[in-house]
Amino acid sequence: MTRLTPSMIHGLSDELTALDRSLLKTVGMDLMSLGFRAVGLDPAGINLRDYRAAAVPITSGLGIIGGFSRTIADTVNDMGLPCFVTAATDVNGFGEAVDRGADLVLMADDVQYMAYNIKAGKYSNNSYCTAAGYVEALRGAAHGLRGKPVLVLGAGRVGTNMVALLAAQGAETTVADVERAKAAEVVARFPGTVCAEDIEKATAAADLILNASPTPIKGELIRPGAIISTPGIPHVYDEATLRKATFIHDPLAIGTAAMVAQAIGFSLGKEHLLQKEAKK
Ligand code: 2YC
Repeated sequence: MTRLTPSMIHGLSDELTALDRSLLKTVGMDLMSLGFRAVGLDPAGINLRDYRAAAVPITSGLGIIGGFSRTIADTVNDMGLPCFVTAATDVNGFGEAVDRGADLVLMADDVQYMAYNIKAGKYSNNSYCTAAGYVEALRGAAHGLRGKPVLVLGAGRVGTNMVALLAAQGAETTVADVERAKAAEVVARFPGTVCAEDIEKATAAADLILNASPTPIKGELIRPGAIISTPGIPHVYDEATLRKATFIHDPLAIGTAAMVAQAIGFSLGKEHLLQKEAKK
C-alpha cells in the first residue's frame, strides 16, 4: 500500500467542495452518492445525520501522518455524517470513540485502513472500497461499462478488487502489471479477462483506464478523450495531459466515502451487492 504524505494530505479538506463539483460534472454524482452507489446502495433512503463516526489516530508502525485523521473527519462530515477526531490515539482513542457514542470508527495503520461498524461488528476496508469507488466513478463517467474494454494498471489489492468488480459488471477487462506474473494470476481468477503483453501499447490503445499502480501514466501514451479513474498516488500529470483526458482522482476521499457507505450498509442489513457477485 502506498503511504500518503502530509503534503499529499495538506489542503484536501479545503478542496472537498471542488471535488464534489468536479465529481458531479464528470461522473454525475457527488462524493456521498458516489460512495453509496459504489457499494450498491441507494443514498436516497439513508439519513446520515442518524449516525456518528469517529476517526482515531493510530501511532503503530510508521506512526501518525499529519492531517490524516482530520482530513478523514472533514471528508465524512462533508458527506453529511457527523464525524469527530478522538483526542486519544490507538486503543484509548477507540475507547473514547465508543464512549462518545460513535457508530463507526475509522482508523488506519500501515497495513489496513478500515471503517468499523460497532453495532454490526463488521468493518469495511479501504482496498476494496477504493476499488469500488473508482470503478463506480468510471462507470458514471463512461455511462456504463458493460461490454466495454477497460484497462486496469496494477494487479495489487486495489487492482485485483477492480478486476473482480469489472467482471461483475460485464466489462471487457485487460490487466497490466510490471510484474507480469501478478497480472497473469489475476487473469486466471477471472475468465474473460486478458493479460496485457505490452503495457505501453495497451495504454496507448485504451479509452477507459483504471490506474491502481503507484506510477503515473506517461502523458504521451494517453489517448485524447480517454477517461482515467485513478486512485494511484503520487498523481502527477502535466497540464497538456490533464487537458486531453478526463481524470478522476483524489488521494483519500473516494475510498473513504465508499468505506463509510459500506459500513453504514452493515447497519441496514445490506451486504454489498456487487461484493456478493464478486465473491462468486
Ligand atoms: O495517522 C494515522 O493514523 C496513520 N496510522 C495513518 C496511516 C495510513 C497509511 N495508509 C495510507 O497512507 C494510504 C491511504 C490512502 C489509505 C490507505 N493507504
